[in-house]
Amino acid sequence: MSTAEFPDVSVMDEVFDLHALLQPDEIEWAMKARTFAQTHIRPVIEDDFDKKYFRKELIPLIAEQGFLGMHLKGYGCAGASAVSYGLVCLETEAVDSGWRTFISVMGSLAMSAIYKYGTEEQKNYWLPQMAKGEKLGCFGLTEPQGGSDPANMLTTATKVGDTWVINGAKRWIGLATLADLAIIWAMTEDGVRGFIVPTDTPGFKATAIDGKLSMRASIQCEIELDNVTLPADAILPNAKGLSGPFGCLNEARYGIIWGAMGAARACLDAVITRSKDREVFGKPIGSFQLTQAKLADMTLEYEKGVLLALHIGRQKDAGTLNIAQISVGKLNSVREALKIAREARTILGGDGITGEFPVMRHMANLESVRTYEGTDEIHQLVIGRALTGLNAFS
Ligand code: TGC
Repeated sequence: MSTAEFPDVSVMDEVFDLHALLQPDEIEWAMKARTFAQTHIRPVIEDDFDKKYFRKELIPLIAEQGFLGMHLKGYGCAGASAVSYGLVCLETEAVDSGWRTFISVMGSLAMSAIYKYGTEEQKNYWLPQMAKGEKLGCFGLTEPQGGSDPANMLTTATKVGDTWVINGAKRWIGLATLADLAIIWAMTEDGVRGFIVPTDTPGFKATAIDGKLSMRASIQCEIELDNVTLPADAILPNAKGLSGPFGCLNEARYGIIWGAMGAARACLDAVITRSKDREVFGKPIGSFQLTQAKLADMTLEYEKGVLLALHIGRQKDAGTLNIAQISVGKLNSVREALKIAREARTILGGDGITGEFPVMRHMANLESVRTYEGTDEIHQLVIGRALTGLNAFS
């Protein structure tokens, strides 16, 4: 299928012809995600964002599409390619970062943690239910004192007889108030370890964070862990040290590389359309050279960002992707998507700050995306370390 035949294709896709670079199954995943997001999320998202409403009734429908843990093999997951997963992230975030975050928290973080580091019993029990959306998971790494330096986490897990006892707090944890299980990372005598914590365990308390001006159509939470006592087999046996949670963050960062470009595309789509009918000085604003220069520059960054995402996706599918390459993609995609959103807003004039257009919502959401899964500064320093061999963190 060529780009031109793709339903509801954006103007940039026509100029770009991304689909000439994709396999038929990858286009199929993208089309499924675009149709789903445009049909079920787009009509309600402005209102949900306004009312701070996470439309959880969409979860079974998302699960039916096969998006939850879609890049994992077996255990009821689709076993799709990394590129297909990236395209689903792009199409979902083209509607709202909060919904791409939902897919990431489930598939890239909670399910990936069990898939990578769990026992066969843990995988067989949790993953099929999570793929069906029957059980929801969250991923507790970040703590109230900050997210950039998890090596200094304060949450502890202590072996007491045949049990583990967890104490501490986590913050900015997506989905925690709805989740059936939390992957909790805690410091033990042997360094950082991960635990599967059923959220109905006494001492586990999640509270949604209110007052957000970003990601308002999704849920982020505080978690308190007060003598949460778990059986010995709650531990993820194959994650030892910080490389455990970082292995999951790599997956989530990968999804963002594609997803942020979806938010950028939505801003560009909206502003190209509007530039043809918003009249200033007696003619459409899109007919002015300065506007066309802005549109051209934004399109260049979008296209370069998607090509970089595709290159990184092909490396991931080939098993050759490294940490610095993920940082290059995450840093570039979110930074450029934010610039595109801000530039798009200028062409909309005052109307650009209202919910009539998706631009301000995407801009606000992207501020969260810029911060979580490694800030710009963290990724600059990861890249700097790869370039110089010198570690700025220690
Ligand atoms: P260092 O302490 O020296 O290394 C520890 C171990 O980790 C390994 N490692 C990685 N492994 C896999 N992938 C990566 N990306 C890795 N980065 C480091 C490292 O090799 C070492 O392994 P080992 O076996 O020798 O013990 O740490 P470092 O100096 O390598 O890294 C420092 C730094 C700053 C890059 C790292 O701490 C970092 O990435 N910080 C940012 C953390 C971050 O992204 N936090 C935000 C998380 S977002 C969130 O929690 C919300 S969940 C989402 C939601 O619910 O919505």
